[in-house]
Amino acid sequence: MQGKHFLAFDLGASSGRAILGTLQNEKLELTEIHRFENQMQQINGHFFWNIFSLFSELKTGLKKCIQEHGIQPDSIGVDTWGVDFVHLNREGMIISLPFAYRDSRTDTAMEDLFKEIPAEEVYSQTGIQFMQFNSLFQLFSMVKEKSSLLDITDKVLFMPDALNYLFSGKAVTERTIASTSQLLVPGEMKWQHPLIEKAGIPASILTDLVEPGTIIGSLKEEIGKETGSKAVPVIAVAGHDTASAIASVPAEGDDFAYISSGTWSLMGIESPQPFVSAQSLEMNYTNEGGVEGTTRFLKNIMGMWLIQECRRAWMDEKDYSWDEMVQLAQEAEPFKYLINPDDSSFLNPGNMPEAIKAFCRKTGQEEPESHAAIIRCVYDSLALKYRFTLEQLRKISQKPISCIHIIGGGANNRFLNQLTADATGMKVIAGPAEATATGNILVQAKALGALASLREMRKVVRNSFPVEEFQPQAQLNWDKAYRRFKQL
Ligand code: LFR
Repeated sequence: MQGKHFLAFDLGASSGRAILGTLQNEKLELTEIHRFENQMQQINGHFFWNIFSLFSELKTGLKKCIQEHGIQPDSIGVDTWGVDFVHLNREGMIISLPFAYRDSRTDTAMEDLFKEIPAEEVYSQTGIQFMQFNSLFQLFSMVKEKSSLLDITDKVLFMPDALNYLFSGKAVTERTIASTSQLLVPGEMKWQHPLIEKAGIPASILTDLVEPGTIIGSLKEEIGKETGSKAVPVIAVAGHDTASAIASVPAEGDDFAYISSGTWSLMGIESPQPFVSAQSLEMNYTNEGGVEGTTRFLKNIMGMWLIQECRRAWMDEKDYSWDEMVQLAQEAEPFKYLINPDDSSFLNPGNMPEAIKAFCRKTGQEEPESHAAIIRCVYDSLALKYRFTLEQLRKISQKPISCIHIIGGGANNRFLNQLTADATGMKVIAGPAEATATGNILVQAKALGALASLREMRKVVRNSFPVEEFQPQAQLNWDKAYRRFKQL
């Protein structure tokens, strides 16, 4: 049988890729066609994404697939990070660069909104973890400042929806990416209208919701001419990168927790229904939408961002590879310094090593001086945060959890995988590293009828990619470190 070809565009906060997936005999093969950098652009004191250059890179990816690899994909699909959106005017033109979620415009938006709508009410209506950058707060900050941009906005589209729109001309909102906005009814494909109205956000700027796996249109003729592609289906995959990643957890049953490990670590469980309670509010957990109507009950943990930003800060002094950074951590003394990775001072501090030192000072610790000590502090603290999160997940969900699947680029970090197993006392199963692109591709395959269900998608993942297991080892005193961690 001739394989089917699906082209995934997978955009992250630091890079984007076009990945070709070839599905044949229940096995998937991936080929990286194109890779490019992505970075927030600081302009006039604000941070933005350059959607136009990103779109141009995606077209380059499609062109290369056809012209250099000689493969016409059967469909295309886009996934990106969550919450950010573009503005369209009445003529359907993109009228501003989209703000990046780490921009400071929402620094006080949560307190401001809670003065008008109590936090409990917002949570019970959305079931989403409070983070100042959620689309709800981004839009509310524009309402508050009487933004003229909002005045001339006819529609907003989240990043993957906006790119789908540029490819196909169809403006719709895919459910998983919409769920990151904090504007949906938990567990349902429905905008939370009472909240939207109360926050003063014009409901008319929101477009119709579609399920992941919907064929929303076909590639525009002009893009066909530019790239040499046929008018293939443009598929709304699970547009939220984390939802795509979780769709490719290589599990057979459902008694697992996952950590989707990249710029963020998204740690949680998959559930048939949302958990929205006083307890989940207190612990600040999210209920985002997954593939096939599942709920991704999870916690955003600051993740590799801490490491990426240290690397960037040290760049002039030394251009470390990721492996070199792990090496340094391995040689450093364990548990000497601990941080809470999710402290708000780490969201976008400009100079991450300085922010880490300041946190240590503030919490009565000495300052980590060497690069090695700082990196070790981040890894130890992440592993301890995973333990803490696992305990909370168990408490809220009452669900049996027998292992932790680590997926995404961070699954290649064998050192952190082992620390995670040690800190949590659980078996860790690492891989696939290309989880996001894989989930994107498999949802396309399902949309075109090549696969029947999420279960089948996961079987393909198991057939296609090796995983590595890490068993907990009790060499260090994690309990003692954990007690200190919880005091922070
Ligand atoms: C990961 C991610 C997270 C989301 C964060 C911001 O890439 O999509 O799931 O909370 O980025 O959008």
